Amino acid sequence: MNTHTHPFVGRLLLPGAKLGAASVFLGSAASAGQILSIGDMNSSYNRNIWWMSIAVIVMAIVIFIGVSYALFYTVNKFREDKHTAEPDQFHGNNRLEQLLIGVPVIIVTIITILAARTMAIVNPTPTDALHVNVTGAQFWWAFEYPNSPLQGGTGTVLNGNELVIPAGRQVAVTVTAKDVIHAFWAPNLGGQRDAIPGSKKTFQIDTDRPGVYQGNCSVLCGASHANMRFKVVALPKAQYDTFIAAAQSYKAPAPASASERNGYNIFMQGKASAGAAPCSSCHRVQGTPAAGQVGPDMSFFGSRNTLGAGIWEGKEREAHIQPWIKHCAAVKPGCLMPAYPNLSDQDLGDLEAYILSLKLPDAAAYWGKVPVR
Ligand code: HEC
Ligand SMILES: [Cu+2]
Repeated sequence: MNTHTHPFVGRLLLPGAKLGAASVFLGSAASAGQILSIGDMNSSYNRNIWWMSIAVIVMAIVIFIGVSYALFYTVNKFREDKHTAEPDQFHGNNRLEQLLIGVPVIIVTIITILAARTMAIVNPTPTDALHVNVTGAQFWWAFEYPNSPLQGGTGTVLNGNELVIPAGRQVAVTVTAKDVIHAFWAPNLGGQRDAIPGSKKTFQIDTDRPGVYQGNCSVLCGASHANMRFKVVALPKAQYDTFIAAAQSYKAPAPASASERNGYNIFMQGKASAGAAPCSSCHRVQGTPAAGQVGPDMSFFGSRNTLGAGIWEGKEREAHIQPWIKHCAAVKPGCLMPAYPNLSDQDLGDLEAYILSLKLPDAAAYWGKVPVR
């Protein structure tokens, strides 16, 4: 596995999630400091763009030197000189004009050819690419693996807000949106595509280097646009194969305690006495009756590391699960999940216990196995 460093200037430090006055304590997202870089040379897309940029930059430098030289040369050569007669006066110079038209045409043609060539390299989908359908929605991401059907059931592998891919293989992402226009962008892995309702666009991302990469929605899409993030977890091939096989045969573990059982019941049936609609009408959990797809898939929520489309990670995440269920929009502006103000602390705790129990087998879990880049 070859690893390249970042030679490029196009780096941005990802700030911790910061919102305006509308929100409060989101400042300390664990992703603070993760580097977004379009100069990550581990992606073949970025490499192709980089080499094209080098060619264009070299041409620009040559042009700059040529033009500067011509400027100083003429200023010097034709400057006023008291000792000589007035220089010849003339206007119109066909040869010069032809050059001034011809040379830029040649330069622009070369740049066009380079750009077309690069597009022809990066755009076609390789036959052995992994296909993933990406759907943007206010304010989260659905990732679907259309060629990984569930074992003995209907549907395919889904995940919310965390995209797991194999390193060293092209991934063809087909991007669309549910509601408004979003844009899918994981800079370290390749280019950016608008996610437009009713339209499907396929392009490639890839990386040679296993790791956890940051992605963002990059078109203003509403109040929590800045909180519409995602993670791409690039695993070594063997680990990816383990993950996807386990995801295909996954059945959510049955509730293992009284607390998880109460959580399960509220998740599946709601709680009429608290005016709580069932979570299952919007969230799918593989191997249970929960089949909703209005919100992120929850099948192995316990194996994920983020909450709220990448706002909180790790410990921060766990601290926010109950506030989230109780009143989502209070912790994530514009959040479209209904509030559950009348659930007791006990019920919230039980729901948390249940959804955290939804885990892949350890061998197939993908967090903590590759470094955060
Ligand atoms: C009407 C549909 C709907 C119902 C009912 C619903 N949710 Fe949600 N849920 C959503 C949507 C939409 C999101 C994504 C919101 C966002 O990130 O902006 C979401 C997100 C979540 C998340 C965060 C997932 C992640 O990975 O970031 C959790 C956890 C969650 N819901 C739990 C629950 C629980 C527990 C219940 C039942 C008490 C429930 N939801 C009921 C629609 C719903
Ligand atoms: Cu968006």
